[in-house]
Amino acid sequence: MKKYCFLLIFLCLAGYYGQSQDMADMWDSTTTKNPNKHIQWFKDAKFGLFIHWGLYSKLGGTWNGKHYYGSGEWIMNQAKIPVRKYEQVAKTFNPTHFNADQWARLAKEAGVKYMVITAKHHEGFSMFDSKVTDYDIVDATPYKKDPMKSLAAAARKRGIQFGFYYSQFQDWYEPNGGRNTWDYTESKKDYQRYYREKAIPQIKELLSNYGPLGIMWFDTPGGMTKDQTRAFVNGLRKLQPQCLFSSRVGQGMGDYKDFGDSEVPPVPMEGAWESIYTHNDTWGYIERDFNFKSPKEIIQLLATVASRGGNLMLNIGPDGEGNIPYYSAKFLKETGDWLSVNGKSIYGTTAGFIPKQPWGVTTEKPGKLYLQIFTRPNNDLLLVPGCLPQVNKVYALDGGQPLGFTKKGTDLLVDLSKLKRTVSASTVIVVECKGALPAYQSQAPVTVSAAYDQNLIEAAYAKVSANAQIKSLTYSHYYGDWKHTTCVTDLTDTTDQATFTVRFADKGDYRLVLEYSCGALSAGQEGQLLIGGKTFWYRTLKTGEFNRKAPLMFIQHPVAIYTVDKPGVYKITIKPATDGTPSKPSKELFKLKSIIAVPI
Ligand code: H79
Repeated sequence: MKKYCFLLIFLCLAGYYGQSQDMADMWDSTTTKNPNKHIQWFKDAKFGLFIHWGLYSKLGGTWNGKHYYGSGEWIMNQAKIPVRKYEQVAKTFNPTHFNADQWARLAKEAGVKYMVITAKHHEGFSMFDSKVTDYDIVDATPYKKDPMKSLAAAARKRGIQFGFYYSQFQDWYEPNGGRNTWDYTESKKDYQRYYREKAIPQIKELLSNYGPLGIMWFDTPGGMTKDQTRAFVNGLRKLQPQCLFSSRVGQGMGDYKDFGDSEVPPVPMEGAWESIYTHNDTWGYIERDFNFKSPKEIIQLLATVASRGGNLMLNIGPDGEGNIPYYSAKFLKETGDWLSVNGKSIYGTTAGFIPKQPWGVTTEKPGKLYLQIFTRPNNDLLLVPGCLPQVNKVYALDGGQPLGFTKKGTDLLVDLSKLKRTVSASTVIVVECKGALPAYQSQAPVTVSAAYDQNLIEAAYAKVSANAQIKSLTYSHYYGDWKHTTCVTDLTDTTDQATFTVRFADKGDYRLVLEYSCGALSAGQEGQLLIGGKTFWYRTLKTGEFNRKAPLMFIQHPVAIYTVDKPGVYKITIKPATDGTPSKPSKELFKLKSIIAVPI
């Protein structure tokens, strides 16, 4: 039953992600039903470290004195640097501060179970000793050593699975590689020749010379049909059958699904999958980027990804001397400190059956539900909705403090008052049960409670009618740093509606705030919010246009105060007030990100 439920969610979302992804192209759901037999370590791992390191790391986002913003490894493309100029950077690439043991030690301290590093990114430079080309770290730089050899050994020594990122299609150095249009003519390229002469022989080197690999991480597929991709995959598999291939090998193949860069699915997903995020806003080192996620943000992201059944692979970008950015090292270690105490609630877990709550998220192991509390309720009474089997014991994972609990109908109420008020990104409570936990409760209402400063009712939980849709919107702040936000879109006519089933756990007055993005043509239209037989009216406010290459701006627009006299389940419907008329062609009302319920 449980399996079936997940599969259903997966199939529904597969279409939705298929449409919205430019990167994570459609992945074959049959892989979920017939997984690679070596997949289990990956599913249990939950936390990986991604490392982007190449010639771009030496440039650090600056070319000819000009500062470039965006993702650092794209600088050659962004500045349209000619190959003959860019290759000169290799002559200055001498990462004497690189220390394989130190990097692997940091990975271990951070609590990651696998590590994937760029062997060759789109720039085309090989960060390993390759006989296929002289454009590699041993032949073309003063460094003259192969850092991948020592790093693979240092990671493995600490029980960390080691893998390579390899850009199999884009190669801006080679006349036949993908995507360099400033030096080479696209129509003259022979992609098959590129695969034959460079990509395949190099991937074979990686699979032959660095011991057993956990992962071969492909990216941005192109230039191959489905049959060619199958032959490519099958040919490489022979060398290391246990090595997992990421879904970005293309054409629906690969052993696990990767979402878009910086994207996490809003609800649990079946099968093996991974969300990749970078620590700041760039994958390759940029000297000026200090937007590092705090330990709290990393931990909550990790717990959220785990609560949906996936892995988080977090990226860092060492500089051209081989130094890991100060805050990456510091914040990763602090993440590891939390994991050393709370790792049981992450590693080896599966998705929690309870959807996101105002206090946080859940993960599971057989007979155990882990409550990841990001926000402690003001009244110290934690509401866990969802029909748990017989509960034997409830306690804090850190320290083991037993906690009182009562069953009330289908709810479990946990008394947190005995729990010390410590500062933690996520305080984990273990609920030990007798018997199997229920299947994911996809139909459960979104909980709203007066015990929190605010309650989020997110777009992913909407039921939409007529032409309304739930979409993951992709946009970027800078060159290539993708962001994703799930929104309800296409609320154009009065029949296009988004309805949320919400359980108000406490009576009281609630301010209802709409969080949306609204372009110029959409602005000024009238909308309605319907709840408990009441209609609230508002006129939409302009925030700006949706443009893939710009930030997507949201406004928080308070539109109602609703008084809940009786706790219970309510429906909130969001819809346009009027249909478009010929004089004013109807546009969607807005892109709705969430409704925020604020107890007054
Ligand atoms: O390695 C990291 C990125 O470099 C890589 N994937 C992660 C893991 C990646 N490759 N391609 N993309 C991400 C998509 C980026 C496309 C863009 Fe552009 C680059 C958007 C803006 C700059 C190409 C050039 C499309 C528009 C301009």
